[in-house]
Amino acid sequence: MNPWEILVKMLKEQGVEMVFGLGDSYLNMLAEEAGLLAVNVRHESAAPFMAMAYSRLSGNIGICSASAGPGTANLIPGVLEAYSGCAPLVIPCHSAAISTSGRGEFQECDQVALMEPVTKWSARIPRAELLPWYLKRSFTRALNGVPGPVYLDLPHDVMGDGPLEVNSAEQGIESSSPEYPEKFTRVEKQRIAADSTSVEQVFSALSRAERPVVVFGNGAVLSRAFNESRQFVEEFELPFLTTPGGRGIISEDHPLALGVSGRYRTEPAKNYYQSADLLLTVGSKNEAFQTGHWQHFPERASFIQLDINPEALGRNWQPDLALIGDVKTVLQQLLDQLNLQEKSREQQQQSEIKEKRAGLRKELEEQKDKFRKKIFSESKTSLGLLAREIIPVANQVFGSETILVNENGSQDIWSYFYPYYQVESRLGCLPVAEQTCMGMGIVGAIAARLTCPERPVLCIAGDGAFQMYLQEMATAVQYNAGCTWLVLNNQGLGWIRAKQQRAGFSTYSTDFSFQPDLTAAAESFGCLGFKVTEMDQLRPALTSALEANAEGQPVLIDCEIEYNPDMSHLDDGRWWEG
Ligand SMILES: Cc1ncc(C[n+]2csc(CCOP(=O)(O)OP(=O)(O)O)c2C)c(N)n1
Ligand SMILES: [Mg+2]
Repeated sequence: MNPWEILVKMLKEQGVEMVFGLGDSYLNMLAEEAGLLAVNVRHESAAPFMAMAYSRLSGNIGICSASAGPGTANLIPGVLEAYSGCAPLVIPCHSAAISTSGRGEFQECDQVALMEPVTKWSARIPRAELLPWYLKRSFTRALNGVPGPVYLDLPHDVMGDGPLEVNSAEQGIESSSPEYPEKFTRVEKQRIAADSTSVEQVFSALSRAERPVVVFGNGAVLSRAFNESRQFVEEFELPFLTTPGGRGIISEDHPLALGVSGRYRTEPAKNYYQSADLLLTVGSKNEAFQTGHWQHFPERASFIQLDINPEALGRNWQPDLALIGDVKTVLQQLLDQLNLQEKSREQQQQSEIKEKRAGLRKELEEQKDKFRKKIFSESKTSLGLLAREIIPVANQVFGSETILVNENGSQDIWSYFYPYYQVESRLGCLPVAEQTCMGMGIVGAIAARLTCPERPVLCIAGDGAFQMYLQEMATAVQYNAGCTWLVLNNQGLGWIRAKQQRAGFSTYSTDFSFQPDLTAAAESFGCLGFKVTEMDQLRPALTSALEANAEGQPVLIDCEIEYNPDMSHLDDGRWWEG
């Protein structure tokens, strides 16, 4: 085997099913030969976003790659997003030869340095025989602790010039070596348990609380703690919110669900959360948007933080108690504690907890019902199509199995708000991370559909984000990725326009005074395109989109919404600082 073949073999052994990139290396070609799906994107910057989407939905490591120099540089925004979102990616990229380094080699660039600030580990493979070690190390580091992206630099004179010209003996890769890929076994994520004293303390704090609230973050999803999270809230009777990254951990139609936290919370969540006497955050970095710039701490609550990383403790709010460990494992420890208690109290059940919080479900139900009635009975305005009216219809037509793919803009974030959009299924949301890089959703939707071909995929996006990545419609068509982009078109960069309006300017630098015909563009790329200018065109367009998606055809729905961004959902946050 030559180094490229070793690379592909080890990816396969690791359980990777697809790779994303645009490369002049042999990775894509050999990956395809080895039975992996090699997705060739039209612009490299799409590849890490797609790898992120694949990794979140599959639980595997996401792989993306690019060619040397500018190709690798084009990966940076997505790798930044992956770093921010703790996505376990491995990014092997071709680079200029070591032997001629510094002499003006073609596309020479310090790619390791370029990647350093946006990865967990950025390293160059210095000799071919070390490739298996570096790769295994990358898998281990990407998956363990706080997961994240790892960059691997593959110099031209280490990797060789293709399958025909190099063999392992020449490269010094001896099959007797313990690192030889034939002996490689898949790297598994190690699950760390919390210490038992902390578990007991937290258990007793949870049992004593009268109005506890839990916020599930991305870490809960990364840990695949779906069953444990649901059992945990049910057994302990815990009302809960999620961050955008935690969405899809438990259905939002659960009686104890209150929607999304921080800037995205709506009235029922706010009312309950602010009155809580105990706040537990589970696998969340408690970042600005998720905490209302840290202003949303409930006044009389004690704080418990559960995180895989001890260094994350007290980064924003100082915890009264802490649990360090993997979410799935630690929640199971708390559930086990409950079982122990039950037995020692002779099957007294967890009746004390249930009794103490007997009224909570009813209280939440009343609040949610009231709010739901209020927002959905609001009479239609004369302003035309409104994001907050479009999104519930899309939610309804696409149905509960859908993967909602988020974008970043002023209007698509109506989809973050419960119950304008209600995420009901496991992994029913593909969020952007805290960098909120425009375009991530547009291309993430393609990878989402490739990863979960049986599920409807709906990306709700602005016209600005869509135009940043519209070339990838071709990728979607090429790979039969039947996803739908629902574009809320306000003729420009609405979020920025709203900020400029708020600052009192009368002309804005954010308008698209020329706008392409997006549906015509979609058609020319081989997608189906619908233009929606009135509400009654929406439902038929969405229904047709679902049908076309089922046949593998991607669809664009261009909704002409009002020019002035409606930011009323963010009124209690400092959105203009975002
Ligand atoms: C790559 C990138 N560039 C810039 C921004 C800053 N930004 C946030 S929202 C926004 C405007 C988005 O416009 P559009 O997609 O049309 O959505 P709208 O706000 O109009 O609803 C911009 C420029 C960003 N988040 N990501
Ligand atoms: Mg816009």
